[in-house]
Amino acid sequence: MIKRLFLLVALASLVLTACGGQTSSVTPTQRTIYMAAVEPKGTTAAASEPFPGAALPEGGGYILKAPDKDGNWSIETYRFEPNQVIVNQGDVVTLEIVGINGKEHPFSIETYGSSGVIKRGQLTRVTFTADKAGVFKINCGAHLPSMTAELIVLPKN
Ligand SMILES: [Cu+2]
Repeated sequence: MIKRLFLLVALASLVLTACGGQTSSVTPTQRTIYMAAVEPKGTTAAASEPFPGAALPEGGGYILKAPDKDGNWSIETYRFEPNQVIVNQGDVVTLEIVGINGKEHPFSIETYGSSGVIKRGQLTRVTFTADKAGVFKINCGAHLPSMTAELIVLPKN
């Protein structure tokens, strides 16, 4: 009888372990993510690197400038840095975004509805509770498609 009970407990323990019986709940916390609106830029001389003729996607996110009077051409793009924000469901999240390049960036967070305008030299903060799990776009309306970040909310269970 005792031997049979021991086997049953051992079997139950094995099944729980195999099925991931431990719960992986993470305590929701308050988090601040520090971001920046930036504009990497590259310039070169057409004499050493021919100007690329192919057009880039429209939307303001890419700016390809033809050679100037000195024969220099440039390419630039607007970005969120970082462009992926990973939080746990239930976290109270503050995005604190500094404007480095570009006069302003009107942005919104898909599904969450939070929005704001990032201005050069200023901090813009949006705070929300990450109550919906999934992947959500953070878009700048002035610089698509490149100025897009992802809010990744990991599910509670
Ligand atoms: Cu922008």
